[in-house]
Amino acid sequence: MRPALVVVDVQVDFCPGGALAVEDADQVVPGLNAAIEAFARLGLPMFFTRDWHPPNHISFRSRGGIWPRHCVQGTPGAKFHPDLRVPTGATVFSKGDDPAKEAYSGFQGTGLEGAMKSLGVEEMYIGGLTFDYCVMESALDARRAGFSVVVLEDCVKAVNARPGDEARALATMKDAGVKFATASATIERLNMLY
Ligand code: VGL
Ligand code: ZN
Repeated sequence: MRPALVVVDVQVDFCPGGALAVEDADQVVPGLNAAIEAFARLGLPMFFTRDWHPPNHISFRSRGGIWPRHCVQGTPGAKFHPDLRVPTGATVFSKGDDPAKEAYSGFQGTGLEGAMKSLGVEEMYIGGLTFDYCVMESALDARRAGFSVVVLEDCVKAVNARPGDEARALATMKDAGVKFATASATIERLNMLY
């Protein structure tokens, strides 16, 4: 099965010190860098998503939403984590840019599905932030679109905005047929196959 890597929203605002900081979020970076290095070395496709909101986005508390202002287009908080090794020329998909619509999934209004299908991708490896929102919704959309999905389980962190979000997300994803593996097991497996 032709694999691709999808790295979700590894942005400054989701990391410690950021506007919507998730505990230990920066700990996903080394494992994702190892996966990025492996996919690049094996010539396998990879895609990056980013949360990319206008200053008046509907999800912000200022507009009655549940989130503090975060990942505002063009601000330092919207940049990728400085240690994330985004390859030059990598394809970046921005989402949540419509002020009136929440868009947790990297597939929502981005063209990611078409980009993956046009490369013959069948299997999506996914990691990043946040496990219980954007990673989950992207994984569920990928299953609906017919992809096999593997979450890099040591390369995700949950925000737990409501108690129990993480456990619910895990159960929902498992019900949808999403699989889980570590980055190192994944890299070993791909090294043998490609
Ligand atoms: C996300 C909360 C708000 C995410 C985005 O990337 O998971 N979470 N916006
Ligand atoms: Zn957001």
